[in-house]
Amino acid sequence: MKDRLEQIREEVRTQIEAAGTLEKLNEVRVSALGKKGALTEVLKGMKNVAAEERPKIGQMVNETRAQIEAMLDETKKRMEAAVREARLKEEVIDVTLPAKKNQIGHRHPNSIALEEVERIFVGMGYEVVEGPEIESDYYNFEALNIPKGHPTRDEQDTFYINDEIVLRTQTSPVQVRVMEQGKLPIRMIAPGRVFRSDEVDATHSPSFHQIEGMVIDKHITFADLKGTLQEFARELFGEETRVKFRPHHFPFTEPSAEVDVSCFKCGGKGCRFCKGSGWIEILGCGMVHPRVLKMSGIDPEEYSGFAFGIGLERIALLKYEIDDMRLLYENDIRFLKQF
Ligand code: 2U9
Repeated sequence: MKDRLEQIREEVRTQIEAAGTLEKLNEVRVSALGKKGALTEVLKGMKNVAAEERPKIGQMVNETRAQIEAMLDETKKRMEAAVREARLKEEVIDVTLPAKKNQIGHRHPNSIALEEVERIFVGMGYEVVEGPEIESDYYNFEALNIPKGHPTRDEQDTFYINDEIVLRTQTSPVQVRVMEQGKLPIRMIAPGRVFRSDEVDATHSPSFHQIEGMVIDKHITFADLKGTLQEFARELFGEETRVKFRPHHFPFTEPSAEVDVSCFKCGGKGCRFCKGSGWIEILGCGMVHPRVLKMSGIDPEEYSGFAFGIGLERIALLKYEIDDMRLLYENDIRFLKQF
């Protein structure tokens, strides 16, 4: 029996030495120590051994088992160390290689245009104020001299939440809220998203952005409005830019005007960009209507002011020569990458 056990141990030793990989080594472990292994066979044969011999043989089997386990463990440790060593050699980090370039996003043309407009007005001492996108009928219409039944309500194709609540059609409610606070003078711009139930096409979208501005103080005149917007146009489109004020009508301003700038592509001679006219319309403006001042608690005898409204997308399309507004909303990375 002792010889048989020694023979088994030596056979396993040979198998261990021949096993080149951890997987093979595990196979050796199973065949030597497992249920169908050589040692188990020996234990099974114990029933033929005389009772008094059994403890001795049992002990010998256990010793052999322990020897085999020790050989297996030792070899396993050695193999694992070799594998780790090989991996470390392979995975050397070359610190002199150039670093991977970080993928960074691009600012949206709307954001670039907004920041530019904000920079210009903040430079003139204006405050940037935001307000809610869901508004009451009062702030969106009534307080702006657009009573129920006024034709402007139909023109603006309003999204109604219910009879009294709308998605704002302009950012003007923000100015109304600031006027109500009663802190004068006011010099502010109100940028933000507005909503009109328009069909989508190259120049329309049911949701777009405006930047409205307003100044209220003693002795503010139309000359202040003209000077301010002329300066704005020159900063945005270049020193050579000329501005033209055309009479217009808005319910919330009187008098009102639309403002054109000389075409920054052809300098006013007329080109494809300005459709041959030499002029490009960029905004609407006017002197705040005395009734609008009064409704928000400002005495029109003492104070006057001007206001203006700019379509942000229109500025972005013009400045970056984009010919379809829909491109601004698709967020195609190949498009956005260009700005
Ligand atoms: C108050 C008083 C007056 C804001 C103004 C415009 C003229 C204007 C358009 C520009 C392009 C809207 O996005 S657009 O279609 N806006 O022409 N907006 S004056 O006047 C105000 C606002 C608030 C209390």
